[in-house]
Amino acid sequence: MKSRSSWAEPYKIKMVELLKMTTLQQRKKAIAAAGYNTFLLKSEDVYIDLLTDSGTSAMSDIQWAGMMRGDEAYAGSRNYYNLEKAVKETYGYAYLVPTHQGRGAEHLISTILIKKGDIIPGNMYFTTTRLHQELAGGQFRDIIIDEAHDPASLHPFKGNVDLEKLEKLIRQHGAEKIPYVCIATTVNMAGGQPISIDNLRQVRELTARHGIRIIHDMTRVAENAYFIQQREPGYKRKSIARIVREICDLTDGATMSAKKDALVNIGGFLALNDWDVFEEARNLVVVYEGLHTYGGLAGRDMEAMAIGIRESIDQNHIHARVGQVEYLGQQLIDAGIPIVQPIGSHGVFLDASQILPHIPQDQFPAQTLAAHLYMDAGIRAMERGVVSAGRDPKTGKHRYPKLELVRLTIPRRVYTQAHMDVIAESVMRVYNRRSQIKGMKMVYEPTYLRFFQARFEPV
Ligand code: PM9
Repeated sequence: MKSRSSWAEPYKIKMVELLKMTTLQQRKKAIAAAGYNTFLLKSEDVYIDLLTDSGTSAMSDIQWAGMMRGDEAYAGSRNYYNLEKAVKETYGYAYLVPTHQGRGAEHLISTILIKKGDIIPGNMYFTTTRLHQELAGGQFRDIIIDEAHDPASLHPFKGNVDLEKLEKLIRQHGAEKIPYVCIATTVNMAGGQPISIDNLRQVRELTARHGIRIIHDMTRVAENAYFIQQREPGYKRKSIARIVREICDLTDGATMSAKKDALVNIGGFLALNDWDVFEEARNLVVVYEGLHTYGGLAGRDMEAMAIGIRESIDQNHIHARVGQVEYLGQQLIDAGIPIVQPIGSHGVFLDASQILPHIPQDQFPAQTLAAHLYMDAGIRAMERGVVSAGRDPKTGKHRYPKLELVRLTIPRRVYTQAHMDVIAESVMRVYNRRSQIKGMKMVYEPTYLRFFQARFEPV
């Protein structure tokens, strides 16, 4: 295990948010009232909130100071120009369209580039990304390497694209049916797994030959860059900033949920190199988000984002961020608990199908495990399995993903090492009584992104 000093936090705590401690009785009542869906719990009833790393990070004093410099003009806010500069200098993309969060950018790019019947290959699906592709008339195709679907595979770059899968799709459908390839850095649904520069370069060469764009889901690009620095030959001495830039330079545009890497509570953007696509996005953003110089955000939000982008590529920050996740993951590995390996960048993913093998997938093992984790110690996790995968729009049947996972997502700069210890202890307790845990049935299912609002009952 890595020694504590190797990832100690490069900050100190100036303000704290007090948490409510609950009893087992209270938690049982709360999770039943929430339909056994951790998304429906009241945050007040949660002790350690590992639902997501999205918008849950602690901003720095410099970001908070930036909030006070918000220019709340309707048009042409100075914070927009600061953000544009930060995006250009850090990521290299030429044109910026701010959006309220990542899915706002996904909506714009899907509407602009996808025609009915198009195919969008990607290195594993993401829930909102795929839904926007489908709503625009396209179909997602998974081109990630097979190892990504195997929680036990120790492949260092499980976010890599299987180039043969991509070539086959191009042969089958023709390049004109593929408006872009969607490349995520790091791959959320695979367990926070990175793509290598070498693989991305090969994807670039192949797509360039066929005139196909690469749209980069850069939500966690700095975390991906950290893994490249640690694992890819030739990158040890390169800075995170340089690797991030190298990744972005291999792509044509990007959607960003700034609520993750960029350390803000709200915000996102679409970034593009192609003037024509930018022109359309700038036209469309005013319909759905707001004027092109604020895209649904306050000036202060854009300022915090501009500062957060620069903080996100700091070596000490990223080392501590990923180091904390690895610290938790290693404790669970040492206790013999099946998790996705290698440990990902933004969370530890419990392998619910291994932990609860007696619960069939249509009784939602990951959803069940997340509910039991909450009951044990007030730790809120997120299901990333059959519920998140949703239904096939053609057949209406559940999609059964190979990965049936519970994500313990670590917010940035929020929890301490002692919290990580409490989480590990709770997971171990639940694991030790796993044979007594029974599955669930879904009693309410919303049409879109059902994992957010579905309700369950124990069988
Ligand atoms: N990710 C997460 O918890 C937020 C809610 S779950 C739908 O992991 C990627 C890779 C994401 C992501 C959100 C989005 C959408 C796009 N790509 O939530 O709309 O992880 O800002 O971003 C969540 P927004």
